[in-house]
Amino acid sequence: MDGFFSVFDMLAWFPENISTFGQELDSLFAIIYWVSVAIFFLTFGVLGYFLVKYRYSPDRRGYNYHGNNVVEITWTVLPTLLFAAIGLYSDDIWERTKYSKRVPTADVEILVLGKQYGWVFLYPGADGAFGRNAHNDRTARSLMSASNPFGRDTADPAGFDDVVTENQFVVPVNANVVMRGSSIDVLHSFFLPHARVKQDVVPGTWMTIWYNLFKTGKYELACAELCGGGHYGMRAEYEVMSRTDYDKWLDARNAEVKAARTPQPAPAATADTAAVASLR
Ligand SMILES: [Cu+2]
Repeated sequence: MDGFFSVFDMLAWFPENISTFGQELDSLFAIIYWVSVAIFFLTFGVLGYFLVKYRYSPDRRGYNYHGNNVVEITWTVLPTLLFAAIGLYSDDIWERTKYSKRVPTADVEILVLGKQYGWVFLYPGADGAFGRNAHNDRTARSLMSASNPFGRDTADPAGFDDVVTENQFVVPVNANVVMRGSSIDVLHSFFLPHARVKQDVVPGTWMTIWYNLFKTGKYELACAELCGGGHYGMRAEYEVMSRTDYDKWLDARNAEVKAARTPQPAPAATADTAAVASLR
């Protein structure tokens, strides 16, 4: 945007959009932004005009004023119409991005938890299914702790291969990613600026978050809720990968989980014990 208004065009400060619904949200944001700019100048223009017009003059006397129905009806009806129009206009995009019944079929499902101060993620392992945890079984909430934030039931074989990552996550490109988010302490807000995703996560309940990203690369994850002294540290990076790279990444995590569960073989004889044995 050129000319006079370019000074006010803070919309250019947005990070690049990588989400399928980002363009629509940006347009909605732009409409609300320019309406606000117009109302700002209108209001302060009128204020400035009256300040000058009715400035002190020794010849003028003040008078009492007891309301004006025309003015009061106008300033009630106009904002009502404006907000109703914005509400109707934005209803569809709001439903598609936020209503749980409009969430598309998940290509990838991930759990996310905010905590003071960081993010933890849970992926279903190689079997594609989560084991019993605090999301799919309310009774497993009692298992939630600092060392087991998702309340995973370690006795459930379906969960043996589930993958936990901390302060990093990976999603495939061009896929419907459905996340269920919660918190283990206070309110946090799961914010992916490039994906145009921002959702509060609330202790004791699970919020559905979904998006579909069309560009690979590394992007920023942040907490957008002032959640305590270490809030600034809840910043991390996530990566959008091709499906092949994503599968490779998940296979590698699965291998790590499997290796950690496999009992370690007894340590092999060292040179010293071998030497002692040879003396016998
Ligand atoms: Cu936070």
